[in-house]
Amino acid sequence: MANSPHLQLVDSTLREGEQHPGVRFTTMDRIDIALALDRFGIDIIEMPTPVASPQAGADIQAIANLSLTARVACHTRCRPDEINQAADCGADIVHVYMGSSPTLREHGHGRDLCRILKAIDEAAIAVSRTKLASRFSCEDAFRTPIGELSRILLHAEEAGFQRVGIADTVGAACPKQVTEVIGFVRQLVATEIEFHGHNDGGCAVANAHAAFLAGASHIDVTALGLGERNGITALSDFVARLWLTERASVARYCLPELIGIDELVAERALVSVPFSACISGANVFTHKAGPHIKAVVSNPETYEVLDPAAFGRKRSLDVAHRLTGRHAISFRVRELGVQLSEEQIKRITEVVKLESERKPIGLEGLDRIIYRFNTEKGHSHGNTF
Ligand code: HCA
Ligand code: CU
Repeated sequence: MANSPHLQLVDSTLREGEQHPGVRFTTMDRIDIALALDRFGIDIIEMPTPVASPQAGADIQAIANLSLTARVACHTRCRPDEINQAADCGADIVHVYMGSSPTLREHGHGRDLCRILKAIDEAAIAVSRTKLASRFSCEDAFRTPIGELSRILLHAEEAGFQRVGIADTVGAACPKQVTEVIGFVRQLVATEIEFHGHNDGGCAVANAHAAFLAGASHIDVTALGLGERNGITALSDFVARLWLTERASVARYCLPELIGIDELVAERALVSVPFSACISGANVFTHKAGPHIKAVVSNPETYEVLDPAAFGRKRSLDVAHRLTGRHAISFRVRELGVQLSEEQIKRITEVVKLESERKPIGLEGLDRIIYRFNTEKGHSHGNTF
């Protein structure tokens, strides 16, 4: 943390997020999502290029007119005409990008290194004629030889871009590689550094974390990790990661807003919140196995590293199933305000395990069993099951 920069979260739900198949945000969706992100305290909201579709320009203007605390960026190709349109839409920042890897040079935009540098010069001149703040990012940076990547990024800095971006477009990088590349670029340029990481190899959050620790101040995220293919670094997962080890970097954000953002985006994108989402997953603060419940009831820190209260969530215990234990049952008995002996609780546990071996009994089923034992309490031989 000592060497980590001041974190700036760049949310690209409205740009990268809509690149996820099946996602199409209406103007109202875009506004609602931007407002929710702003309540959280996001630093930059990234919008698509104004030429993405006929509605894009008007929607960028609509977001810019909301006068949010967050700054509004437009993602554009490395072309003066798109940069000018971004300025006309009222964006604060332009996020210019261009493929740098040999494969994208050959099969993507088709320009060699010299022409990439020329395009950067032309884009920088266009930016300088506007009031836009600017960033230049190398698409597919991690499959670009480091010498060529350095040359392009240095050139972008010298041309006047205020921030340089390094994108793991295909999600192939690992944290070690990210640490090395970002660390190298950190020594090379004086500008701020941004990292954008896809999740194809399952490392999007770990890579974003490594990038931050290695000196990238700006980290790209989307709600739920929505994006091309299986997406990029998920906002709430990344915040959970930082809360664990670099808590000061996320202290200024309104963390309880994260669940609302994830639920809103899931609803509008017609997807569900993944069960594995660190903060918003349905069961992330629910404990189930008997030994876990026993320990959590005694001290939640035994099996919880994230404090549910910090994110506006509540802990819950799943007690009515065949993996349950005496402590879990006795917890439920106390919750119901029922007085039973140790022996009765032991027997209830056996009954619950047996019955739920056949079929799920649910909390109602468990409560019925507990009440049955409770009513037989007065009887001399209360073991008539
Ligand atoms: C894409 C572009 C991008 C851009 C990232 C950036 C990527 O391929 O759709 O602007 O830094 O992943 O390279 O999302
Ligand atoms: Cu991307």
